[in-house]
Amino acid sequence: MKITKVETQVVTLPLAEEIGSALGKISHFGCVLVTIETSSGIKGENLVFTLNDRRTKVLQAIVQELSDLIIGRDAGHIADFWARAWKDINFLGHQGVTVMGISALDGALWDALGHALNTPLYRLIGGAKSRVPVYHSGGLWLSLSEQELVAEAQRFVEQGFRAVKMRLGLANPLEDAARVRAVRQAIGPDIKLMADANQGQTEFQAIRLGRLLEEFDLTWFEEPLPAWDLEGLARVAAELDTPIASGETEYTRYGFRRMLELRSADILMPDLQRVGGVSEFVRVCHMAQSYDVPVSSHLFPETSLQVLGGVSNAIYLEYMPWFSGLYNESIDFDQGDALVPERPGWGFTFNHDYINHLKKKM
Ligand code: SMN
Ligand code: MG
Repeated sequence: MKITKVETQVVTLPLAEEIGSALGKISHFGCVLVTIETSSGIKGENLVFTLNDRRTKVLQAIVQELSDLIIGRDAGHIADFWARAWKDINFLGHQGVTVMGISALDGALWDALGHALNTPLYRLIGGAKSRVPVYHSGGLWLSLSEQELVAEAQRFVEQGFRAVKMRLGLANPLEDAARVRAVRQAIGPDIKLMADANQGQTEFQAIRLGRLLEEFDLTWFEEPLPAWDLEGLARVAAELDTPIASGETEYTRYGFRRMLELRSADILMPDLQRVGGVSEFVRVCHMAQSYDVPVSSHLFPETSLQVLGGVSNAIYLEYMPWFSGLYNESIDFDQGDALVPERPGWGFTFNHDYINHLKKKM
């Protein structure tokens, strides 16, 4: 089975309402939808995106530029593609857009392989579990009032979620702590609560805020520091009892190797788009396992679910409903877990009717 074609489409995907985090405001996304075709007619799909549709064309261009590394090649030689692509991007750099391009093609190759073998990816990766605990991450934004925050947290729990994540980063840390207290009181002690500072703190602020939050039994305190300060993050992690989760802004095995060596985080959360696709996500999970460090995922719930189902140190899937409309299938939830689909490949296929509808609006 050889790759015959790589196709990319760009669509703008709106959010129902603008949201706010320490990263800034988000109202829409620029999505690059990738489809690879093979000589046997089997296709593979994948998605990468930009926040607020900024520089989306750069992302589309790198996917197209890298496609000459797979066209005419054996579709099953994914590790070979990865190694050749790594060499190829040396001049442009081993982080950022170049790696996102590799991720986009790598994921599409894995999806095609799953379809060719009529097997879900989690089984090809190794088959660790058929359900993964999930936390609802699509809410509890910084832009909500305390009252709205409490109401939304309660709604998520009523919907059956057993874990939720809120955002931190107000100018006054006492206000952040008061909001965490309000949510904790609203959901009770049995629902897991995570909090994400989206890189908005200095080392001093993070330690102070982290100490204020210790009493609320957070499952993790996420990305307190700018992503490049792995040494500072290690000091924050050492100062606090609450586990530190980080890694959504990290690239490849080399970035995560440094995080593990420095003990920057207690929980790693690779992002399929930044880490380098399924291949590299799995390598990072195995590397984390050698340090007895658990992993979660970042965004891309439909696709990350298959990866987390394939490794035994996955503890949580991040559920973010942003891209769900792009797929024909939806994630099945049961008692706070996401069920890993037994359908081939990702187990999720693009909904072309909706994609065409989005295209008409552009
Ligand atoms: C996040 C990521 C991307 C946009 C907004 C918020 C957040 C998360 O860091 O972990 O979901
Ligand atoms: Mg985050």
